[in-house]
Amino acid sequence: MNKRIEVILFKGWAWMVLSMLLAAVNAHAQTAMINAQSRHTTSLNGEWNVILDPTGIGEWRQIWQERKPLVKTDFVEYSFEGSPLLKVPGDFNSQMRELTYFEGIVWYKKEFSYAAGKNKRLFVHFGAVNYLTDVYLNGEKIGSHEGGFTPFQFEITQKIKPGTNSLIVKVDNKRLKNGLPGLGYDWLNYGGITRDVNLIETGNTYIEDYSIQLRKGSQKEVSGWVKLNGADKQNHIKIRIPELKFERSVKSGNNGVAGLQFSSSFKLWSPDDPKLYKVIIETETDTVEDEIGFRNIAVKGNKVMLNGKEIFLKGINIHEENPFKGARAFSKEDALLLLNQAKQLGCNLVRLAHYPHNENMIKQAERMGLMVWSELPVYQHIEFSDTAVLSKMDLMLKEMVRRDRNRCSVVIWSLSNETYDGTPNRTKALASLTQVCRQLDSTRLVTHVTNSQSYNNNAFKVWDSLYKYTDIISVNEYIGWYIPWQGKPENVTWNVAFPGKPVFISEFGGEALFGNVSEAADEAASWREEYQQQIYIKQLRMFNTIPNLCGVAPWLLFDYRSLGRMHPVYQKGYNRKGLLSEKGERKKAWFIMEQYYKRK
Ligand code: GCB
Repeated sequence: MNKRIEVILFKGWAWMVLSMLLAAVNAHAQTAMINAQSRHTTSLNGEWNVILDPTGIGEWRQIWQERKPLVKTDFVEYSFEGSPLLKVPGDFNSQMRELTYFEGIVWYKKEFSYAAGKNKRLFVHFGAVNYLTDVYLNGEKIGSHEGGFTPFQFEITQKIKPGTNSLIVKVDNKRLKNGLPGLGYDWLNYGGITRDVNLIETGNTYIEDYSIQLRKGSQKEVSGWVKLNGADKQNHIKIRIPELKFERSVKSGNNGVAGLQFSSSFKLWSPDDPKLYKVIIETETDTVEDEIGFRNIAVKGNKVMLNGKEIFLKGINIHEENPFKGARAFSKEDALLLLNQAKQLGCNLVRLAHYPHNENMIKQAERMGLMVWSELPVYQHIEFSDTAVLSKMDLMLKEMVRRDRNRCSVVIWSLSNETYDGTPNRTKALASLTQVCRQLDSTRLVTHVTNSQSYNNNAFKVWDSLYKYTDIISVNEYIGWYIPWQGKPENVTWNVAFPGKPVFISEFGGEALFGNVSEAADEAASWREEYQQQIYIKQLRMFNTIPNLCGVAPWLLFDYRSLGRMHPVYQKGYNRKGLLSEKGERKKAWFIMEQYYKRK
């Protein structure tokens, strides 16, 4: 080998090892303060310069140093100056043709200047970045984050300088065997800085987190707390709900936490009346405002109860994609586009699959009276025997629950989807995750979506060792699509290996290309609307045979992009199980489902 190349390779290798070691001791991001939108923010959204790094060599070149040629004979083989621009928030795949199918590294850069007030603290807050993130400020690494769908922050009070500051973010969305999700998934997992980036200025001691929700089992009593962060932990905190003429002062202890118990005659939040109250939390140095609803969700025997009354969950599955743009959804407009369709279908619940969606989605759903099912990206083939995976699950759970703890629309935490009963350490890991979830939040229902099943002689059997840990038994079944019918749908016998709990059909359906219609409806491979419609007609007949059925959710609202869906005529990179095409056209099955929800 040529000597020069050898030296370059050695240097590259040595640098990789060194940077891996450095990464190991690098700070992890802080779990973000909640309710970022109501803070004193300065947006860093907009156009960011980017360097595409498909081979990963940017690490070796130390892009964050932003080196410039020093002498006439010098040169540097990268530069943000003159580089392409990408919009933040937004995925990178949909913004540049050459990134359409890209799974790898993109370096982002934004310059800003900021004069922080006296006795103030400054944070850089990311709504979400998919998937691995390293953040550098003025050439210094300030930390990393793993996970594509939850917020995180870094404190930069001591790190910003007068004048121009340079923020560089390395984003890597390569699939990882021990990532969440792992190597395989059925959606386009858009990479990039997909949600808002803000500078947040707070007082020296600020309101980091709070929980203001009804106590489990109660329709009147709030059992909550407020948590401060900063030097002045023992402090007076005032909580006000003007509409109820409620005002209470509490004092935090030396851990910064103050308990909060009170009761009131709330008008309860429900899909028919999504009542929200303005809640103001104040200390001497900080104020946060929120819109909070009060409701009670519970399982009683084999029924799901909202505010003490049985409710049938009329659900729909939704991916976080703006179908018209073929891009990751993030804005209020995106949320309205998706949720308006769910409302028109007659839903009262949206299953936001298969990862925590952006806050606009949750807040908009809450205003529109849609209950939310929020899910972790613990999807299918997960390496449960890898201890790193277990800590990632734990952290993502904590970040998900913390962000949405005060959103009354969120009624279900779903901790996994279609993981396999026989996978080493799977049930133990998920059982313990369930326990942690209940410790973090005792008020909501917890489920795992399962698909351990058999179908013989029209007898459908489902089982899973996770059933005993969940409040609801959630079953994905694709009879009529992946599994052919074996008799009359109304004669299917259902055997649920753990009787007595509510059963929710979390996915069912089949594919059809909008506009591909004809009388014949008996060939799956025709991708005809009538075939999909037949699946729905039969599924609805079968639903009557399911013991303790508490709700259903078709898979899914819109056709969506998925790289594994390769049929050149009918799919073209789209999973076609939508009730709506990616252009919003209603397929025949839509009307079957709409009628069913009207009757329910
Ligand atoms: C499933 C998965 C969902 C898939 C769907 C399908 O069971 O949970 O993510 O996309 O099936 O279309 O096959």
